[in-house]
Amino acid sequence: MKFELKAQDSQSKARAGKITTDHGVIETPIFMPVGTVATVKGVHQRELKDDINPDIILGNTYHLYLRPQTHVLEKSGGLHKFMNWDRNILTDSGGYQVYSLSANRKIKEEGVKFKSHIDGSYHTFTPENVMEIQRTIGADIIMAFDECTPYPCDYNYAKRSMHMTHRWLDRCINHLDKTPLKYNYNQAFFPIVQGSTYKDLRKQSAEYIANSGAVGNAIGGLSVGEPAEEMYAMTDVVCSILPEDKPRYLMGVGTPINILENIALGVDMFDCVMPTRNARNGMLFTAYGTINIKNLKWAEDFSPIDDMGITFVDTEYSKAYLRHLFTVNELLGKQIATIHNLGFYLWLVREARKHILAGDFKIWKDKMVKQMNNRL
Ligand code: PRF
Repeated sequence: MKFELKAQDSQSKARAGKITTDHGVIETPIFMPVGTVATVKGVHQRELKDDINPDIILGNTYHLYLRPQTHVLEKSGGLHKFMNWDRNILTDSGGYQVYSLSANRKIKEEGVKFKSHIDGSYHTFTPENVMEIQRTIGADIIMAFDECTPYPCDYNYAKRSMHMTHRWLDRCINHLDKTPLKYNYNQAFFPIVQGSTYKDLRKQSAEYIANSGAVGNAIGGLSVGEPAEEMYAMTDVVCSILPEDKPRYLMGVGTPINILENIALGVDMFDCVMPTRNARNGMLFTAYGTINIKNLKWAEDFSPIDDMGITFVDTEYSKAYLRHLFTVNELLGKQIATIHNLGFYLWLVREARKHILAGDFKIWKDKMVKQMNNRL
């Protein structure tokens, strides 16, 4: 994997860059649509490619390991072939889902024993087997196995957990070195900074992660319920320590406003279920604020969903029609809303990139943050 910095904003810490992998180029800042179980929910791969057009999507080790299971992915020739997606994929390690989804889990130095949320069966994730599973899934970027601490988190717990995440990182790196690639393309490995909402821990973790010499670095443990200002303070500390010449990925973030504010602090990559999950609940993101399309006020509004027309659905369908689809609980409503939201998120990061390159990112960002705060 190669990362080139193309521009740095003079009024903020925003950067524009270019990542190159064996599956192509990723222009940063980037938002990665979440495709948890080998599908970006509700969107055909053709629509994803032609209409939303992201350079990279995300998959989840935890989910893919449980279903369809790694032997199926291996037999199909890896996740790209299985799901018919020939662009980049990043897999998260399960270091988050194991905590948020599994019914029971026991965290020990060796790893995490958990109960499947599907059938109640017991499994264990260790730094070693998670590296092997990610080799078999075959994403272009794979993540370290970490513990994502909850919020709020007691200082001593956060400190002990961070040190364990660091020891797990060493085990990930050792094991990955011994685990051959399964397919004919490379995989980049990203370690993850933890440390909850404590500046001294974040600093210590960022230093440890920076020293591991990885080709890219991630920030975990944020957007877990803390106030946005605390998240920004942590991102700021961490970005001031992580190497400038490597991409920085803020995991699981966030709202359009969170994304712009974190770009301004030096983050290059994002993922979040928000545009897809909220779409399925009738919430639309636009440049002028959010819309609850289920609201009665749209019942006879025959204007386009979004007259900016970023994706075809925005101008081909009216708000009244989309509201109707939600009212009668039709699948198409969820599909239209998902295409709209993902189109908007991708537009937002592309626009951010344009403004970083043009040198007026900060002014544009401040204007957008104000506008997007509205409820329409
Ligand atoms: N760790 C991992 N994945 C994640 C997170 C984390 O801390 C988060 C936190 N927002 C989202 N996804 N491995």
